[in-house]
Amino acid sequence: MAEINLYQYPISPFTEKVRRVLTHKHLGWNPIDCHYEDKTNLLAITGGKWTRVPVLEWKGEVVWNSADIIKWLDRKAPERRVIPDGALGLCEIIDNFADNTLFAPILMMTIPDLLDAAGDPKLKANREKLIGMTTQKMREGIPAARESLALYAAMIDTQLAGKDFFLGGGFTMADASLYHPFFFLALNQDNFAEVKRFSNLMRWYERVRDLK
Ligand SMILES: N[C@@H](CCC(=O)N[C@@H](CS)C(=O)NCC(=O)O)C(=O)O
Repeated sequence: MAEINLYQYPISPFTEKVRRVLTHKHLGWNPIDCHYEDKTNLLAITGGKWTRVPVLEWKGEVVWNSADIIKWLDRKAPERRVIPDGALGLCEIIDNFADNTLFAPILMMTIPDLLDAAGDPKLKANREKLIGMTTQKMREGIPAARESLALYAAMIDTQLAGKDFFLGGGFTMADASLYHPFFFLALNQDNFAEVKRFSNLMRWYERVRDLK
């Protein structure tokens, strides 16, 4: 059994950011699936301080918030580092862009179909409250979301030309951060088809997805 406990949802993009880093570092983990409404285990492990996933527990220490987990892991397990010397600020800026700017249109495009397919009215009401928007309103925002996604995907594709990974060397936190929204987008293959024309992005997506 691995020593690391990772509180998660299997489809959580923010958890996927951390899972990519754990995979790169060859660190195994025990996935602990959480409930969207019952936060008892998250509150217990974080001393009442946090109700979101991911939360990571290792050797008696508990860390949450995906970017903070990755920075902590890079100190705790420095082999196969993901934050190159002198690039912490850059990684943090890219992470912020990925979580707040790139992820926003992908959330709009993905959530309505996902919730409708789940067919669980309680889950739907819970997620609409969390996001602060009805699925109907989200659907209205999809044309604009598609345009934003195309713009961001083109920027990322440009930067990836001739490179295996975003910062030009090996896999870094920047790749984990930028990958997680595309992981979520890929839950719906019709939506994912919208970025297939970006060939550098596609090659990079598969490289990060298939990390060993
Ligand atoms: N800034 C946090 C965001 C984490 C987050 O929002 N996680 C989502 C799931 S992907 C969540 O737990 N939302 C609250 C909920 O599901 O009740 C991070 O990077 O870890």
